[in-house]
Amino acid sequence: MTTQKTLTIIKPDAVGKNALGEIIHRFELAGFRIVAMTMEHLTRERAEGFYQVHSERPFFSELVEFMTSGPCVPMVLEKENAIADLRILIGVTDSAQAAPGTVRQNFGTDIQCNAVHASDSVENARFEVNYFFPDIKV
Ligand code: FUP
Repeated sequence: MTTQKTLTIIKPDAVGKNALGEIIHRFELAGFRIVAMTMEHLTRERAEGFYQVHSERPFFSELVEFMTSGPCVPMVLEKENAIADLRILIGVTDSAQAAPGTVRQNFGTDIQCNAVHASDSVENARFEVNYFFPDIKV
């Protein structure tokens, strides 16, 4: 297996619940190394740009509204098989459906307020890491 980098965002709901440290600890316990991290209160333009792939979806404006509702914490995580392993650790998109013990089940509420984002492919990880950390090579 090869070492991969992936992009995660600890979303405004989780930051607002004071769960930032606990979620970062989960990542570290699962063997992810933190390569980069920042805190940013996204503007509408920044949130729209990140989620441009969803721009035609009916939930897009609500998603942008949520992602701009408070500060979030984008991070680059690295380990072997990081992209797939992080998706397993966080659980499915809808927090209400996520498996027990996953980050989304423990810290999110529903399909919108789901605590964290994680890249879902090598191609998207490249775009997403570059979106927040242009100096980091994926
Ligand atoms: P995921 O890859 O699990 O983050 O999920 P998607 O790429 O399908 O969706 C991106 C984000 O859009 C989700 F994190 C939450 C939001 N979303 C909604 O708000 N409503 C929906 O019906 C689907 C997704």
